[in-house]
Amino acid sequence: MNKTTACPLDCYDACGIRYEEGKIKPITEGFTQGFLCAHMNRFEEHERILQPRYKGDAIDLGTALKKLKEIFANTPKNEILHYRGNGNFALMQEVSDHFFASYGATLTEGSLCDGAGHVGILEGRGSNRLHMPLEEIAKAETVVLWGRNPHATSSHLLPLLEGKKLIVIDPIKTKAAKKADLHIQIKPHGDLHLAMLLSRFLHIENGCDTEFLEKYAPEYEEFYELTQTIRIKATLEQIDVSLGQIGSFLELVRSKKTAIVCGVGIQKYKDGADIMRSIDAFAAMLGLFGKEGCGVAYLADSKEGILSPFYTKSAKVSKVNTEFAKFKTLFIQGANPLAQMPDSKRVIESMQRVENVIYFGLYENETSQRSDLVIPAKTFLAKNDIRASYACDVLHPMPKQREEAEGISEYELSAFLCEAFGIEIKSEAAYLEHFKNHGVQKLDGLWHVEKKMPKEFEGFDTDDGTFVFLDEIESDFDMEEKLFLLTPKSPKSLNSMFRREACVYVNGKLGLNEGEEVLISSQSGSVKLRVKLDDDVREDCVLIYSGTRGVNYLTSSKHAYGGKFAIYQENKVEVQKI
Ligand SMILES: Nc1nc2c(c(=O)[nH]1)N[C@H]1C(S)=C(S)[C@@H](COP(=O)(O)OP(=O)(O)OC[C@H]3O[C@@H](n4cnc5c(=O)[nH]c(N)nc54)[C@H](O)[C@@H]3O)O[C@H]1N2
Ligand SMILES: Nc1nc2c(c(=O)[nH]1)N[C@H]1C(S)=C(S)[C@@H](COP(=O)(O)OP(=O)(O)OC[C@H]3O[C@@H](n4cnc5c(=O)[nH]c(N)nc54)[C@H](O)[C@@H]3O)O[C@H]1N2
Ligand code: SF4
Ligand SMILES: [Mo]
Repeated sequence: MNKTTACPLDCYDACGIRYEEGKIKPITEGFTQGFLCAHMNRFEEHERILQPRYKGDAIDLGTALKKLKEIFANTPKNEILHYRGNGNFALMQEVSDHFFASYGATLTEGSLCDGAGHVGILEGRGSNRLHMPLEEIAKAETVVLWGRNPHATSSHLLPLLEGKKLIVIDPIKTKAAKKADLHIQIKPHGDLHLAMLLSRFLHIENGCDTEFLEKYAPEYEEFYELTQTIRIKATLEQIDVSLGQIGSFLELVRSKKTAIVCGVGIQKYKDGADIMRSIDAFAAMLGLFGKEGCGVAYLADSKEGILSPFYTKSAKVSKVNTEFAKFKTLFIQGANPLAQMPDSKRVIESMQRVENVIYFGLYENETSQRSDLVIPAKTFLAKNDIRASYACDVLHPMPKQREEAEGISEYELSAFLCEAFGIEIKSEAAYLEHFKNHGVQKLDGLWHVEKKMPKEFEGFDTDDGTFVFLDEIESDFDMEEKLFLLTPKSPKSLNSMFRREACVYVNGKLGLNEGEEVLISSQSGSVKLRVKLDDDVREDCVLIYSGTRGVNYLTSSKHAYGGKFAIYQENKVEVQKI
């Protein structure tokens, strides 16, 4: 048996794993660098769902599958919704889409995750192919962590930062911020203006890469004019940045190989796409595209260059504001929408009106507790799969490492349903082969997706090959009233999996007491949580990590401009003592 597999979790790092003597261990090759994070080191400690159940009664797997077939047979096809989340990021998880789409059910579209920022990249560059991979970040002299928190979410980036100049732009004094040469503890949502001002001052100081701009971004003078419409003093005050910080920033990046490493933190707002695009524009002004050790990293499309072998043409509804009540049967796979979708009050009310809720997952959570039929999945160790990464072009085959008596794999379940309803499905081996054929084995022994990263920079993927700058700035976001909600990822949990946080973190100057229960409210709803004092959080913010029970009562289910993308930090909040 091939002992090498990969971590299936939705994480930048896509670590390679050896499974030896019943233990999960890191590979030393590639960016795994011989270590895994706490999620994988403790993976086996987390209690899984082992027994299927229907309306609270334990049943065996055979009975659960029969029940599943019966429910589908008794639901009009267009009243079945397949809602698939990111619990397991590997490619074979999508095989269930093949059944549901072929059957005539509805699937979801849009994103709870990186969608707004992704669109910003597409609007400026035409595609996300120029994503800066880890091997290029390793060659940079200066790294800017812009709304990314690697100590929690991408720990394999940390060794690459050693010996480099580091700039952190984050409203929280993160671990990285404490070590940085420059930390701009910006007001949330201030990034678009900061990026525009950086571009403006770079131009004033003649620091732009005009040779690059003339060729690949010729509209840069118009963009500079747009940056001149910003009132400098008032804007700096509003975003809580000083002129000195702008100067230090430019000093650290001028004539340096610079990697701007963005995270989803910058784009959880209605205008998230514009924010990402303004950062890209600053990178263009510096001429960072197509040069060694330079560029912008975000969550590149991990499936770039990989064709899906599955049939997925179907009606689709938004993942952000799904109207569950419109469906009679809901099949939830690898997700916990009752906790992780925005606007929990709306989600709960809508899901309450669904006749059959089916949960197919590994762990108990809000959604499994609400479900009528619960079917346990197998862990990644007990099924065949393959995964891509959004941080680099590695393609990890994930062959089965062990048998598990409980649960069923996504392929097995989909094959059962296809057979039950007369739908064609290929063998598991054929799909795996299809994916593997997108990769080539290189000298490091790992498989890489060949066409993912262009070898030579030959311009952007826009119609005429040039960068498309923002041509107006529009925002009605209120920067002054109430408190900002920050809801980033916790080092302890992976969204709602593993050890979930249970507190609200606030600065001591807010006048609250450690351990007291407070009511936090927004225009969408409210939640009670205990206070933890943390002076690393700005005084005008409250920090509630993703995965904290109840956090999404506070968030809005409105879409970002430009697509069906969640905006978890759009609502401002108030805190009341109880
Ligand atoms: N431990 C752990 N790792 C994870 C996950 C997890 O839940 N736990 N989840 C995985 C998933 S699904 C994803 S999408 C990735 C995301 O991982 P990251 O891209 O790192 O995203 P976040 O943790 O949401 O936010 C990153 C930083 O942005 C900052 N931030 C918030 N608002 C703003 C703002 O307005 N401006 C600026 N400049 N910064 C801001 C936050 O304070 C935070 O430090 O992580 C993955 N890895
Ligand atoms: N407030 C707030 N909310 C957020 C975010 C935020 O930053 N703040 N982040 C958003 C982001 S970026 C994301 S990606 C989403 C994530 O939200 P979800 O996609 O709902 O992810 P998880 O909460 O990790 O839940 C995943 C579930 O998948 C199941 N699972 C794990 N492995 C497998 C498997 O192999 N097979 C099957 N069938 N099931 C499996 C587990 O039972 C687990 O409970 O949350 C979003 N919600
Ligand atoms: S760092 Fe990410 S990919 Fe690596 S083991 Fe942890 S969760 Fe998995
Ligand atoms: Mo995500």
